[in-house]
Amino acid sequence: MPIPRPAPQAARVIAHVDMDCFYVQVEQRKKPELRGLPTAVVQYNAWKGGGLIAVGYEARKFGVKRSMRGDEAKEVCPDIQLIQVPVARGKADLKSYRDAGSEVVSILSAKGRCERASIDEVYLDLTDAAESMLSETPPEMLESIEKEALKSHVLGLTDDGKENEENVRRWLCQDDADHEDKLLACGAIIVSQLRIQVLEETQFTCSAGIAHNKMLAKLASAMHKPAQQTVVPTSCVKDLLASLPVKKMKQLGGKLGSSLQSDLGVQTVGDLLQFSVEKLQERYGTNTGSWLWNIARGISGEEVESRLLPKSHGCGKTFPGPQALKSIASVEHWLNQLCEELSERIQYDLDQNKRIAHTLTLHAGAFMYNEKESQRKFPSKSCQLRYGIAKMQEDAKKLFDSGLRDFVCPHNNRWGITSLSVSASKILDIPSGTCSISSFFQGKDCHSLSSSGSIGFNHDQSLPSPSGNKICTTPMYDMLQLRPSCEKICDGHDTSKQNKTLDGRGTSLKKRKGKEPGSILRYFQGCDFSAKQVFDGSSQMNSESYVDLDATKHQRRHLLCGDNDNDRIHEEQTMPTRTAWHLNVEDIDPSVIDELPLEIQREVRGWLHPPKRVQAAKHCSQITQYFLPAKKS
Ligand code: DCP
Ligand code: CA
Ligand code: CA
Repeated sequence: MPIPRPAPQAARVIAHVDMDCFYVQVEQRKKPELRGLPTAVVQYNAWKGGGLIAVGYEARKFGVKRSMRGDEAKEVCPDIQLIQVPVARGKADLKSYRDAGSEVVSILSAKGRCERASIDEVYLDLTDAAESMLSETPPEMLESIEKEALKSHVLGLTDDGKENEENVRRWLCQDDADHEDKLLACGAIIVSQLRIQVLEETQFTCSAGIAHNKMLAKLASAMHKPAQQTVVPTSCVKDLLASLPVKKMKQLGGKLGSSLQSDLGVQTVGDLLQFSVEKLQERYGTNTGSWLWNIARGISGEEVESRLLPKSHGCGKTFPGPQALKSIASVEHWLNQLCEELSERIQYDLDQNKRIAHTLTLHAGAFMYNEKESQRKFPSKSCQLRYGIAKMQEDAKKLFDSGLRDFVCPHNNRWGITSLSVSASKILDIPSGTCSISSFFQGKDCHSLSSSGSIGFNHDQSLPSPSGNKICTTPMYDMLQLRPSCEKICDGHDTSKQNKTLDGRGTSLKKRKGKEPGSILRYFQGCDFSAKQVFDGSSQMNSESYVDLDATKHQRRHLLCGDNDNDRIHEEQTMPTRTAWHLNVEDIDPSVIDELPLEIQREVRGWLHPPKRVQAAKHCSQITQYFLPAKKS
């Protein structure tokens, strides 16, 4: 549910930066001979030439779209260069794209608070930088203003081509403007400098929106692409929203937007202005009603979070059409592959960033044979995450078994799996002030940690730290003030206590005081995740803000064919407790959604309803000409 937040007292300068055709640019940097050519990145899946996941702007001119298969793209653009996404473990390997995104983040984060919002986009709070610029060297005092800044699209200014740069210069430098507009002008100059720096250091172009809040900045960044920036002065917000279809607005892409259209007859965000806050609250509840009232006026107090790293990690694979998995063995095979990758990534995160993931979630897309239009979906399942490939694989299988138990019906247990994904969320920092992981672990129960500080997997090994000392474990959760240590989590006898430990919101922490702390390795390794402990989810989140995955709408594919004699569920599986499992939507990082299989992306996007592009790109700007020399004539 959207949460209304009051607008801040003082004006802020917020930028949203989104990379242009990101995966294509990454591939073009690897192979510069592709620059200037119509190019698209395709999933390695060879069915009808693979699915397009990123389309370069040259190819878009021919009508190539992301929804197409490679073969269709070739029909509309015979010269298109189709680049296969890198593959590892039989699935797409997005590491090079993630790393490229991190390069950009490290540049953008230098100027202000930076929130990595997806694999290729960030929000920046540039208020302080803009205020400093305004007080020290306001635009009218600058000797020259970057061409890139002059090429900004300032909403409300007539975009009359030839005169435009001069109009923008006047707007940026207007002495008699109000403080808010002056700050935006500084923001526009700062963002243009950052975009040039990104281009020079990474060879990537990006587009940006500059406004007084995140919502407007996000809308604006998509208005002029590629390699352009758009500024939203307050005076233009009303007109912008008056023509903005509700479905284009963040969080209105799904049911809420449909209800506004059908129940209130609202077509654009501006149409909401006619309703009082009481009326909106009466219809949609206090929070959503207030939020709607606010967004109709362009008000959003949502802060830019300081977060350079993703909130979660996810990896998945789809099995479309005849590739659907029909046996437990094939599911296990792919879960093993996915868990290997996920385990590698969370281990890397721990080594590099000193962050620990706490929740493992399994999603699957599934269908039942002989059930054409069933609305039933495979329930997503979560458990506490244990480090180590084998343990993660074991837990993922248990989660799958549990989901399958809920999914199949007694009279029909012939199923097919069309997508699988595993994700690690609730990733928390090891407390600051701990100079190294090894010192963090010092002095407690000794268990194995690698010298890099990573958590080892062999319970019997105690490896020396770089200093030669044995590295030890510590009551991580006590120190993190998160939850009681593992004795409670693992004992599995006292359900009420266990419920509290699984709450994940620290409600039962005080009860740990004075107790001998458990070791982190016992938490990660020693916990015996019996079916009950892993699957008894009765304690899990019960507040309104948690979404029941089981209840969310899901589109299932029914494209399967082939022999299904082996499609029997192993009856010897332990029957898990049938409780509803919940996952906090806030824990899902938009930055990993793009990495999930399309089916799952659709489902997750259904809850989050990210805004879509407001306006298609029209023309290139100076910054895109950067690569023209390499373009083939
Ligand atoms: N992506 C994906 N599957 C999707 C959507 C996106 O794999 N359904 C990947 C490929 C994109 C990258 O994420 O390159 C960023 O997605 P964007 O939606 O930002 O699209 P692009 O950056 O490709 O294009 P644009 O210039 O329109 O932002
Ligand atoms: Ca993008
Ligand atoms: Ca994006």
